[in-house]
Order: sequence, then structure tokens, then C-alpha cells
Amino acid sequence: MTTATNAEGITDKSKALAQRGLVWAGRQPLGARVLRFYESQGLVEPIAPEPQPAPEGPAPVPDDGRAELLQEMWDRLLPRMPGPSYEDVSEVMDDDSLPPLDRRGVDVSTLTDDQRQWYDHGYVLKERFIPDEILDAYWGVRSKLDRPGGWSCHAPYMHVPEVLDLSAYRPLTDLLEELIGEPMGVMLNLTGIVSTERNWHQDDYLNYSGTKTWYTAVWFAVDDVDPDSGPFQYVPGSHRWPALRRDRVKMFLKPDERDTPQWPKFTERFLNGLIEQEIEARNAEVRTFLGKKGDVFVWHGRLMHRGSTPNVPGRQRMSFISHYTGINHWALGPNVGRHRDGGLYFIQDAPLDP
Ligand SMILES: O=C(O)CCC(=O)C(=O)O
Ligand SMILES: [Fe+2]
Repeated sequence: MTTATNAEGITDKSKALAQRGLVWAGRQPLGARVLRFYESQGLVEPIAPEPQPAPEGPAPVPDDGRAELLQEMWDRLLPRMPGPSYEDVSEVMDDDSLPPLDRRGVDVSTLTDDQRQWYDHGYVLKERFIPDEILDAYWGVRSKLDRPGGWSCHAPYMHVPEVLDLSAYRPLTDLLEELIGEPMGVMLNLTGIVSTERNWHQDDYLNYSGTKTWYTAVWFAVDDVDPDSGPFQYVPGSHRWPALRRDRVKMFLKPDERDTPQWPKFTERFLNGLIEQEIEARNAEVRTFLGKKGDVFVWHGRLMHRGSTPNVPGRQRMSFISHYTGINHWALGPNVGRHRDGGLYFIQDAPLDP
């Protein structure tokens, strides 16, 4: 791909592009105007106009150097642009792409109690759901690991049977299927025993764009959770807020931050403030999950949540977290294994501790 790199070339091309794309953009604020232009050029996924179906993915950018040029123009403008608004980095997802309970027109009279709770609030809390022997077997292995952050591997379930027994516990995976509407496979474990201190976010935007909230995560209380350890917090009902989108959020990161493994952490710089404003503007409630041993908290891929800051730094938090994707919504296809009790897991080639 060739790109004019001298300042004059860029100016000429910028003008031509501006004539083609910016003219219609009207009197919107600069950030929104430029972003609409990038949508029209296919560099970020367009917000699905309701009620039409969302496009499958971004419109292809012709391979004539335009994508690179546009990106370069954006990167030059970025330091002078105001930060994004919530609308700039989110979209109202189209109904057809969503799990059944997230669509309009659900007949709530047909729902089970758990489905109704999920539909209304975006989470399900089950007390004393996991048998002690499964938790104790997990802790027997995990406690031998002298690392507060746990295994650095994101898929220890591929290597440690006790992690898979817990993640794929059949009554739990059955519940997830009941909530989402297709079999769910585990694809990520967080085995730290301290808070992640990851500030407000939804999980969906951290994943492949075709996930479209065919996604759940589960917080297991391996033992009673100490209130000073930085417990999990969430905003009931926020699963109905517009969905943060990865490609849009990433546009507002500095170029050298976008393709690093820590990119989600960098997005906190603006997302946290935007989400706090949204919580305030909607007069939404923030709740804390203080689990007792065996409790599980299942949350929606669009539920706003965070690992709160511990009152006592480094205080042990007895958590285990697993994330699940619908078997038809995984970027690499339905390459799944089956636990002996029937729970599914995505087969991944991730060494236990590199
Ligand atoms: O530390 C926590 O409890 C939050 C973890 C989290 O955000 C996640 O697993 O998606
Ligand atoms: Fe999360």
C-alpha cells in the first residue's frame, strides 16, 4: 500500500476527501463530525440505523491507501479533538443480531424466573450454587500457586482439571444457555485473588465484534468475600444501555496504545468518566456483590461493572471468574470440547504459564 507522506500530498488528498465526505456533516461538534466521516469511509463500524439490520462488519475500505491516509489524518486531529461522548463510542445494536431476551417484543409471560430477572436487570445471583467439593478442589490447586494474580494464561481450564470442573459445572452452563439461548462455552478464566481494579466497562467491546452480547461472565465466591478486598460492583439495568464498540473506542486511544495488550486499560482514561456521567444522568444505582462461599453472580455482556479499589491494598479477594461465549459467536468458529458432565469449552492453544 502506498501513501503520500509529505505534508503537501496529504493536504491535497485531505481536501478531496473533505469535499467528498465532510460537506454533508452539518454543524455537529468536531469529534462527532469527523467520526461520522470515518463511518462513511468504513474505518469504524457504522451505528446501525434502527430498525434496519446491522451490517455484518465494517464496509470494506478500498485497498488504495485510503485507509492508511484516513488513519493518519485522524491521528493528527486526535490531540486537538475533545474526548468522545458516550454516543461516539457506542451503538444501539440491531435486534436481529441479539440473543432472544435482548430483543424487542419479548413475551415476558413465557419467561422462567431467571430469564425474567436477566431480562429486567441484566444479572442473576444464585446463592450457594456451587458444591463445596468443587470449590475446595479448585482452591486446593490454586492456593499452591504463589501469585496473587493467578495463572497468567487466560485459559487455564485447558490444563487444570479443577478449573474446568468449576467453569463448566453443568447446572451453571445449563443456566447460561437458558439466559442466552444457545450453548455457551468457557473461553477465559481470571484466577487472581486480588481485585482486578478494572474500572467501569461492559465486556462485549473487549471481544470480537460478532459477539453481539452472546456472552456472559460469572463471578464465583470461592469463599466469603471480604468487603475491604475490592469487591465486584455493577449497575442493574445497564445491559439496556447502548453497547460500547471496540473499533470506535480504540480510535480515541493514542496510536501507540491501540495495538498493545493493555489497550483496554488505556480506554479507562475516557470511558470511566463517560460511564460515571451516564450513571449520574440516568440516576442509576451502583450495587456491590459481596458473595458468600458457593454464590455465583452471572452478568450480561453489556452490564456495566468494575472490580472496585480495595480499601486495604492487596487484601485477598476469594474470587474466580469465568467468561463464556455462545458457540456460534466465537471468532474462530465452534471449536469446542465437552466436559464429562456436558459443559462446553473452547479449545485454545494457550500455554499454562509461558
Ligand atoms: O475484578 C472484578 O471483579 C472485575 C472483573 C471483570 O471486569 C471481568 O471479569 O470482566
Ligand atoms: Fe469485565
